[in-house]
Amino acid sequence: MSADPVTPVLTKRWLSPQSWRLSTYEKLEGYTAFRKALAGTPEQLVQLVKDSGLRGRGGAGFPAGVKWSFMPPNEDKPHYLVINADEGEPGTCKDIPLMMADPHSLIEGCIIAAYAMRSHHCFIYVRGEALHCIRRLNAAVKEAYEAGYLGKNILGSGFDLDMTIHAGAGAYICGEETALLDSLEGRRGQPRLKPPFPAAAGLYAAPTTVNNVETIASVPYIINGGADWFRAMGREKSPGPKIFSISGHVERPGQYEAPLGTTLRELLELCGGMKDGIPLKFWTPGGSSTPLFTAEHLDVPLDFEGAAEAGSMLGTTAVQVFNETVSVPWAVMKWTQFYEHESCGKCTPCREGTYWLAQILERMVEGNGTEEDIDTLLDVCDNILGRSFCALGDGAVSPITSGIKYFKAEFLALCEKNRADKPELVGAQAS
Ligand code: L3W
Ligand code: SF4
Repeated sequence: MSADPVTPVLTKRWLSPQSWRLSTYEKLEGYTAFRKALAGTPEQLVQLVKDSGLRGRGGAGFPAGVKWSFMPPNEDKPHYLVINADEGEPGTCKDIPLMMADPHSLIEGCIIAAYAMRSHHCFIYVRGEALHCIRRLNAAVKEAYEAGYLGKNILGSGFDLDMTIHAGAGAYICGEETALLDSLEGRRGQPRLKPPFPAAAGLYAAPTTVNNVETIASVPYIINGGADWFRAMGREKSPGPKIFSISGHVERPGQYEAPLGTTLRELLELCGGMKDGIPLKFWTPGGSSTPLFTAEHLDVPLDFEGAAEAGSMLGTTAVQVFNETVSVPWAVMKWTQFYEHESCGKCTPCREGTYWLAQILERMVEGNGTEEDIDTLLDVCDNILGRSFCALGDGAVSPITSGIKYFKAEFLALCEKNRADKPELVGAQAS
């Protein structure tokens, strides 16, 4: 790690009084970056973001500048910038706090990104349940229009940008970028076949870039600080600061900003350690769609490469921490019930598979499972992984396969108990 674990960049205004107001934002260096950005060319901005190494903060880590460069240089059709603010991954709580505490950093990032991609309309698609956040964003957008930062001929630059806040309707799948676009168009949100990627045919079949809130909110700092400053934080292939949302059995759950590559051991120091000193049993590095880690993984650098090399994914850096009192099969069942409920039903492996996985796990946890059920679970997972239409299917199997990998004895113990208590069940389930 090349920087101190605490680097308030994205969160530096969060504790200021009325941090969400335009006046506060302006007092604390706000709306300085976009003036510089608008004085340059779109190509220069795309190159700067490429040079910074900024990677998508929504889960996949795709290089932001590269994604921007996919937008066509001509303007035969309107170009759209869409912000994915449909934060729904279990355990993830960073985008909504960011928009609540510092909405203008997102709006300023949107102005810069839209200018870089020759877009004149930006949509922020917000999770429908977050009504408080939608209200706050609408108030901030109004302030920005009144100050001349949005609308026609922004500060005399000749650049026009309109911004629309759009409320989702509570479907997890609408966090998948193409389902989000369907939903924004007024249809039922279901993933589209890719390619074409949104840059070729996105919203209303026009060139579109979909970026996560935290990705775009990072952009003004890159403009002001420069690519080298940004790269000095984090790791070579995963530079920059990141907001980790830490929940579960820790003394002080919440959002903690630290450079990419920070370990759970270091994050635990920041959040006061394990609650009541009860030891760590398992945790997710980036939400429930990322394979579980255990106490053996305390020193894994939490960046895109580090998490992957250790057998998981960085995901949304939603660190959910569980102590020794929690049953792994129970936790895995709860996550699986979530995926079963949220499966959009478009493809068979996920629609049917998540249903069967939930059924099997429920009967195991209720005390009616058999050892064969563990093999059946793994077999169903094998038929979902890589065979589903979108990432939800792959994510749904992550807690199950990793849970069995590290805690098989716990699943077996449940079944062995059943074998002793209810011998008649064993034959019935196996047949
Ligand atoms: C043009 C190409 N564009 C890729 C673009 C693509 C997208 C981005 C990443 O999944 C992960 C998933 C969840 N030409 C391109 C291209 N792109 N190749 O790059 O694409 P991809 O397919 O790698 O990932 P994804 O479909 O965006 C996201 C994981 O995040 N996750 C879930 C998070 C949930 C939320 C939420 O609740 N809002 O963020 C958590 O781990 O499993 O692996 O823009 O178009 N050749
Ligand atoms: Fe829908 Fe699941 Fe298939 Fe994704 S994997 S398209 S959520 S059914």
